[in-house]
Amino acid sequence: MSDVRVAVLGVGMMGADHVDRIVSRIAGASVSVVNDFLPEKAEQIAAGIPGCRAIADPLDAIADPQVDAVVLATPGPTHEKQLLACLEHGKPVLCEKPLTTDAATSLEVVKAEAETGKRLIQVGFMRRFDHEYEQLKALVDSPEMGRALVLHCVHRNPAVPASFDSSMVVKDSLVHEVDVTRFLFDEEITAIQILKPAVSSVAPAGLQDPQIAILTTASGRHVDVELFVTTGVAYEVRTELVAEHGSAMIGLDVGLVSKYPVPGGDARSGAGRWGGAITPSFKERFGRAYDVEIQRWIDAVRTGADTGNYVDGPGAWDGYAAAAVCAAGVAALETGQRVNVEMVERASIEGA
Ligand code: ISE
Repeated sequence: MSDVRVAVLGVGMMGADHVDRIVSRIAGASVSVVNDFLPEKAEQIAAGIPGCRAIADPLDAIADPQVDAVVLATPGPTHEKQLLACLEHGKPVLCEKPLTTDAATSLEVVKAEAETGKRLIQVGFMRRFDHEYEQLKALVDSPEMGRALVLHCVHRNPAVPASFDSSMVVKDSLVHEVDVTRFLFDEEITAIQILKPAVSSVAPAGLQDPQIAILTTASGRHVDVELFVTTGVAYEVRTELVAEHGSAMIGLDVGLVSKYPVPGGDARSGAGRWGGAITPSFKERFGRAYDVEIQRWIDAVRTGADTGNYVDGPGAWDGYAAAAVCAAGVAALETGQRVNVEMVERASIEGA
């Protein structure tokens, strides 16, 4: 089977990273087209890849006959139009979050995909492909620790772009824990509250940093997340799961550290050391997860014509659910109140 010819739209940090990984580490795929709102940047990247062209208009890039599949790493506000174009041309697409910038348009995309009768849209929630999150998911799904009840999460960035405002802490950062919660617990989030502690003196003026998010799931599980995006020190994403008979933590840069009874073994099963180097940014912390995500997506695209399913991972519905929780999160941030998440029933959309 010949390579899947991919167009990468948006070659900023994330898109350029994906170009590099497809060219150098992904089997069965090549980059045939790149596009960016800065045409010279796209030209420059295309010039370094044999057989690759820069196309100035993103919709032309999607429609191009030498494009089999699309990676969207463009700014969120452009996604809706680009996703609908991918659906119109029947092209599988891996869309970096957000699916779209609000729940209503995300729902339109879910409906449009359902009408095609195929699964064409994957959303780039890469944590689902991280080995530590996979281990945590396996624990949640196993009977060993009993029912999972609580997640305590930490999400700390050394810095964020100057354009980051308080709502982006919710929409751009917390959105990952929103997806992780749905992934681990397999249920929807029904309510959210955001607490605003004393603001860091080094945060840019007007930025509420840190923030504490409290999520409640449909069955009443509790998730709390400390978000702190201007720490100036390394990248920390920690997740501690508390279950009826034990707990487990990931994100210490030492692998999974857990304490639950291992048959015939030491109750403290997690070998490992505390300390050592911490990854500087999400590119390093989740680098391997991005590789696995893109490889599995390409593999699904290669078999999609037979199955109608071009996705292996979170899909359009997951993007919509995240958008709905984030909309409630922004309202919670503004009002200080606990806000219920408004979502349609999945079963109300045939094929979603
Ligand atoms: C960024 O956009 C990401 O997606 C990172 O994973 C996240 O940690 C960061 O907070 C976001 O700004």
